Amino acid sequence: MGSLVFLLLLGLAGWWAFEKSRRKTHPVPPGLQKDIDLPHEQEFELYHNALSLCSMKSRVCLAELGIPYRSHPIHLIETGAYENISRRFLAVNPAGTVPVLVHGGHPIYESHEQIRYAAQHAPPGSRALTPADPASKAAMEAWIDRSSLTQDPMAEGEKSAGNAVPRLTLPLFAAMIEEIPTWSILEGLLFHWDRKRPVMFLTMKLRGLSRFHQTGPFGRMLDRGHRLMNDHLDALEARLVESGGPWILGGDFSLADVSWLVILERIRQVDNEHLFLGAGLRPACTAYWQRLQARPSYREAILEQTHSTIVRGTERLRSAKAANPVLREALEGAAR
Ligand SMILES: N[C@@H](CCC(=O)N[C@@H](CS)C(=O)NCC(=O)O)C(=O)O
Repeated sequence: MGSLVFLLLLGLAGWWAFEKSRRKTHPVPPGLQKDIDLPHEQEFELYHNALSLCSMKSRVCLAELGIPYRSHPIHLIETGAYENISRRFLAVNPAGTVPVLVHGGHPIYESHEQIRYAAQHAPPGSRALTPADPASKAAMEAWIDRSSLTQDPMAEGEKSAGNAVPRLTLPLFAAMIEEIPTWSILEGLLFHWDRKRPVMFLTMKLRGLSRFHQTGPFGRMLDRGHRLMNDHLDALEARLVESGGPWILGGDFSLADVSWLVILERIRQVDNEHLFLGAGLRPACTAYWQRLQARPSYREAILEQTHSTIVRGTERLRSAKAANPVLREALEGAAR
């Protein structure tokens, strides 16, 4: 009996080591990879996830430019499974992250590179999302950077609002993960390159939405996310007043607005709009957010491409806070 168990364990360890070697990830260079050829059916194809901030940004950009594309939705654990570390997806992006834009079979890595690339390669007649004059272009680049999610968001929160987003999203993650089976998260423990992520989701799953913030660093991370976002939105408010609106550069809608649309959308998804906007708070940002939501690209790339797990997660988060004022204070206190 003992030797049978030993053989079984040996077999499992062998399978794990073999499978792990086939799912090795490594960093990829940003931008167009001309030397990689991927199977494709359409000129543009996009591998993306409904919740991912960077995926939303690339989708909004393609919608604004009117670029048709073949859509490849890829699950991250929060929407259902670790599809981003499947062998099939790692062949598309060995870094295991979404989004990936593919043009003529060549991948473009990093969402801020994807939107710049798409703006340069849009069909004739598309809206110009990049200004011609160098000063406006430099301002646009600075505002794209100030919204981007960088490689190390936890260490670079002051740098950009995108880096504050993972902290801000913690309560939504906790709400969404309630729907995801534990065995799906275990796949991440076995194969994800960053074990901290599946450990975080497993902890949230075990503690539940009402108690996750009392565990380890989660409460502090969330508070810091709120403080960082307050600072970034104050800067956006000042910029919109300075530019005179309606957009970040003034009269012309640009890639900077594409990049900030998704930050404001994440604030909505995590039920934080009332903390940062409205009721006299940041009037320029509030009006800007209303204008962004009125754009067809918002409906097409965000609302019509959402995932039911996100919608239910936001709803669950809202009702949990409404039913429990102590939880509301714990999840929102630092933002006030
Ligand atoms: N800087 C990259 C960030 C890409 C990234 O980190 N994507 C996240 C989703 S927003 C991801 O795929 N994470 C994989 C995971 O959570 O397992 C970009 O802008 O494209």
